[in-house]
Amino acid sequence: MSDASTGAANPHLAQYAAKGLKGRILSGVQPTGNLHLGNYLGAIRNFARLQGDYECLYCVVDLHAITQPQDPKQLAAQTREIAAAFLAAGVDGQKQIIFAQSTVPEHAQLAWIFNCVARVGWMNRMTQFKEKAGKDRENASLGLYAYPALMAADILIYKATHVPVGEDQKQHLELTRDIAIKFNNDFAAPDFFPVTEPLIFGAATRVMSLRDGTKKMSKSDASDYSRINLTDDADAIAQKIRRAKTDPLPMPETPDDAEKRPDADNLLGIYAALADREKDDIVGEFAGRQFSEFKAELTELAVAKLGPIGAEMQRLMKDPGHVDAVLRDGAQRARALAGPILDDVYKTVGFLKP
Ligand code: AQP
Repeated sequence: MSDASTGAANPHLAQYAAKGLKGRILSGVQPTGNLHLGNYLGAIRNFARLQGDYECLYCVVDLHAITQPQDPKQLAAQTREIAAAFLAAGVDGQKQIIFAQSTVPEHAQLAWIFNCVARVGWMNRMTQFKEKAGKDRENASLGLYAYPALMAADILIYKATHVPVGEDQKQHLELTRDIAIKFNNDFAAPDFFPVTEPLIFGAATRVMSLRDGTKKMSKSDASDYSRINLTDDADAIAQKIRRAKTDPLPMPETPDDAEKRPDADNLLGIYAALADREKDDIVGEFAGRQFSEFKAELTELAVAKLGPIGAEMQRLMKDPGHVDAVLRDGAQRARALAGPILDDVYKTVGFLKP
């Protein structure tokens, strides 16, 4: 998908603009620690870029986080850290809505209804569950299995029209669309829920591990050298890029050559995304040069782009009162949107008014 933040001519908004509506965005990030460059380039940076065109709700998805064990003492700090990252990346907490998922109970209420709409067969196809549950499937939490139904509720409780995410969430977004369509059909309520569109764009929709270019960069990787954390300082960024895995050849000569070399391809994609340029251009610029020269330039670029965000996150994390106030205000505004939609859902399903 090409760039989705192109102002009035935004093709993703044409059908809504024709009805006099503004598109509405919902997206979330789990407070599971080690927020990294993949989360930033795949999602959070786009959150800020989309706020001119859409009404945006950005959510710290703490209910999703506890689908795997979390230390209760750290969860609150990690929740504030994600909110700080949204703000540091440029999301306007007054114009847009930033909140913690658990503080808007309508998400969980709609999720139960979606548990009854979604089919077990659909859930069985979800690759994220298979990856996260691993071999010990019997021991995975029921919440991890039902995760995509809660994600559908996160989105549809606001009737969000668009969801900016990284490539890895595409399958869950497709499930959200299936749930919306099935609900609308089952309850003879055509168009009740919109069929939400994913917004997956930029040169790094799937950032890979710095230690293995075939594996996604991830918060839960045991090696801190596999990822650049948003709070890493310049020295840590430099060290991680210097140690990033490459192959013994010089830099790829062509985009086709790059594609066959996952470690090099990943670093080129990161460079392109940070520089806001096309990957093919970057391949051309560094073709045949030594990795050491490329890595030095990538370090300079990464420090210039990520340094100010990390510093602002650190500053905000020292001011939890401010972050909490943003989250509280966001939760109030989110509930004002979610409440009437949940009332309509309850009526549609046949629940009595309380
Ligand atoms: N490597 C990635 N490249 C691009 N986008 C990514 N995202 C995650 N990893 C990458 C996007 O970041 C957003 C928030 O992700 P999440 O917090 O919901 O968790 P996740 O997808 O499970 O991310 P992690 O960091 O990889 O955690 P673990 O280690 O738990 O699996 C989403 O939009 C996601 O697409």
